[in-house]
Amino acid sequence: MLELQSLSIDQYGFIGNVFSFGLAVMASTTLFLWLMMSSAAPTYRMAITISGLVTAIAAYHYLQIMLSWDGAASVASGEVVVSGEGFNRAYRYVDWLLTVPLLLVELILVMKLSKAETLSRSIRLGGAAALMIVLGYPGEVAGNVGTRAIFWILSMIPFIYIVRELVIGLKESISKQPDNVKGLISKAAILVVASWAFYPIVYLLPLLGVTGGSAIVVVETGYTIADIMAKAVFGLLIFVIAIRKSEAEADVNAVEAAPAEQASPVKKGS
Ligand code: RET
Repeated sequence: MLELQSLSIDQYGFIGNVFSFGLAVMASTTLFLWLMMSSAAPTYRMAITISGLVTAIAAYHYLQIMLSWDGAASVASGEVVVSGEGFNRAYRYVDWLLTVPLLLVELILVMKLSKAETLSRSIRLGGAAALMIVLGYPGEVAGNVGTRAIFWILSMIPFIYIVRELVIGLKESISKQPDNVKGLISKAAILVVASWAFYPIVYLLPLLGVTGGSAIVVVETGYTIADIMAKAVFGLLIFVIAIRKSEAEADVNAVEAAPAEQASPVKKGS
């Protein structure tokens, strides 16, 4: 299943371009987030730093994925010839293992909850995310449909837990957020759920009758689109939330500072 020799030349070339596009998006989003970070108030810079870290880790892995793709096969006398090196699917999973818990922490951080709540939510959701990825890998590299199906089911357990926590658990915290970001934070939570739902569906497609070269195209393109939504688009949304919250807090501080100045005017020269 998912063997490279079933690819046509066009399919092999197309997937290479998809990886290259993924690398460009991740690297440029990293630059943008880190360069623009100082526009947000210091409290929110940690969330933006982490957003940039997530896309930086992804950019590195897309480079590795691209190199592994190039090394795994080549085009000779009108067909795709496999080199025997194999295409390393572990890069994606190691990338997810590092970035998925960070993404969840990012969402929690930008909400500025109490220290205890931030820590307990980060540990629970981050741990479940790591478990979900680890359980998915054996099925991804398995040669048969049965193993893929079993690990899909196992990995869906922590997945459903995370989605449930995000939808139900965060709802209450969202209602406490300032009005100008409430909608955006709900959108970020929806983007997480929608883009995350993509992964188990893509994983399942080879089990639903998509076979040969098309299966590899669908899986690799599907994961890359989902990665761009879950990391780059999500990271930019977090950036906008951080800027809006910084602005709202600057306004509150200005209003609080104004009457205080009137009550005790500082006399120059006294
Ligand atoms: C797997 C295996 C099959 C079942 C499930 C999976 C879920 C994967 C997810 C990955 C999310 C990755 C992200 C990466 C971006 O940084 C492992 C495909 C449920 C949800 C968000």
